Amino acid sequence: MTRASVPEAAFLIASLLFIFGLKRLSSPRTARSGNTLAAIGMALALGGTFLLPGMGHFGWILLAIVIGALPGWLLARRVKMTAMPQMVSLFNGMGGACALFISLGEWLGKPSGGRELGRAFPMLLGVVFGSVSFTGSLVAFGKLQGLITEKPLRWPLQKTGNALLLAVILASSAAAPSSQNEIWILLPAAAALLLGVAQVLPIGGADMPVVISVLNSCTGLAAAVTGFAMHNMSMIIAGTLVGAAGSFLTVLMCKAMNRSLAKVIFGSFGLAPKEASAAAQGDLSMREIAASECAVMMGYARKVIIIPGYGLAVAQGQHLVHDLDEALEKRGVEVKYAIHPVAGRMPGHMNVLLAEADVPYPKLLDMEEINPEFDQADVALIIGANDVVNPAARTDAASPIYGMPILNADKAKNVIVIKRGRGAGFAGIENGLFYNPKTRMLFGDAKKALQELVTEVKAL
Ligand code: TAP
Repeated sequence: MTRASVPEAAFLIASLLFIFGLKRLSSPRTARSGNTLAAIGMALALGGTFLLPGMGHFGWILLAIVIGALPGWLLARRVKMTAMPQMVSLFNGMGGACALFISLGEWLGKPSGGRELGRAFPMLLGVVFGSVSFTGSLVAFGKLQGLITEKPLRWPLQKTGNALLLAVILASSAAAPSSQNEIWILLPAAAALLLGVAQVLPIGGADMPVVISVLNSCTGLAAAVTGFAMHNMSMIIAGTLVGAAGSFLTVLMCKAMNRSLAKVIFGSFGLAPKEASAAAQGDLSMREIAASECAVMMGYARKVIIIPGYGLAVAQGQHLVHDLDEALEKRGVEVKYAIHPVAGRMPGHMNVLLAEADVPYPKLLDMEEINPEFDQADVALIIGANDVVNPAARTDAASPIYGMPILNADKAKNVIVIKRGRGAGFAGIENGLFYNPKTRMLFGDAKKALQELVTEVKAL
């Protein structure tokens, strides 16, 4: 093997590791090793880059690696599970910035004669997609972290302004390849940075997970085209994988929420008041229940289905859910978990949450698997979930969630709901299930309510 082919071999192995790593991420059982494989691939790709002909300034590169890796490592170790979406957004933004700066550096470092269209085009795409992804992700991070208002921000002539920015990007990109003037590459970069901000600010905070997923595919695309400009195989493959994964995730999330991508990007979901009005339910009222009564209902049941939702993650009650499950199983009760694909605020949120508490994976059943079992369940225990069990999705054509597939909790013989009060879920709408005669409300923070339940069930 010649010295020049060592980096190529490293890139090839790295690319294979990315592909196998991604494959293993598809199941919680193999996800950890998948992550490790992909990380080894990234280390190989970095190592291979050091060996590329013409490389130098190793001190600066190492310094940059330390500056990037240290905060990344610390943040990843400390981040709370509920703050994961904004962390992903921040890291995604950094990916966008990398694509922007690599493409820009490549462009500015070459005399115009060296910019034939085949290389100029991917560089321009890298600059534009990288910029949009960079600033868009930072705004998404700000919204989820509470640094920017979660409310959709709107201003006059917003869409016209965005169209103008797009026109500037297209016109200056068309002029850039044949011009010596650097303004033609800086202009689309600046317009795309602004477009990222202008496009994400008007979207409500609750829609950010879908936005992040869209921006993720943008970053992937930016990395892949930058790879074309640099003739770097592993960048092309890694970028394509990220782009494709982000696109699939976006489609799956939109499908599970029964919303089109256009509605997420241009719609006004999440504008509804978070405190739902009880008036919508006429004279109906919710019926409360004490933890001791719940314990009797569940302790003497044959089958209990637990439905975790966003509130469980907020309360960090996952370990107590597992304790409750064990206490019930000791009494001979069959316990299963119903996992809705968009329960919580990020893909796989409930699976990750419950896996953290060592809930056996085979007990977590997807919506399609568990729905036929609800009519045999004595109790459906809903913990901090709302929209994913709202029957309006089946019956109310005017509801914003109409058509979204839901968990059939209302088919169980009894329904117990743990939530703090009358707060609405993500969609900001009333839930008729809470007023159903077979539903009982155990009001309180999920962690506190679960602690009481565990104590009561153990005391039976
Ligand atoms: P939500 O519909 O958001 O409902 C969560 C409920 O938890 C609220 O009604 C709230 O009521 C309660 N809650 C909040 N904090 C609590 C606490 N500390 N203890 C107990 N309860 C608490 O949740 P869901 O059913 O999981 O549905 C998820 C929603 O998010 C769907 O509409 C989905 O489309 C959307 N979404 C999901 C994703 C992904 S990928 N998962 C991405 C974007 C959007 P109280 O205030 O009364 O307690």
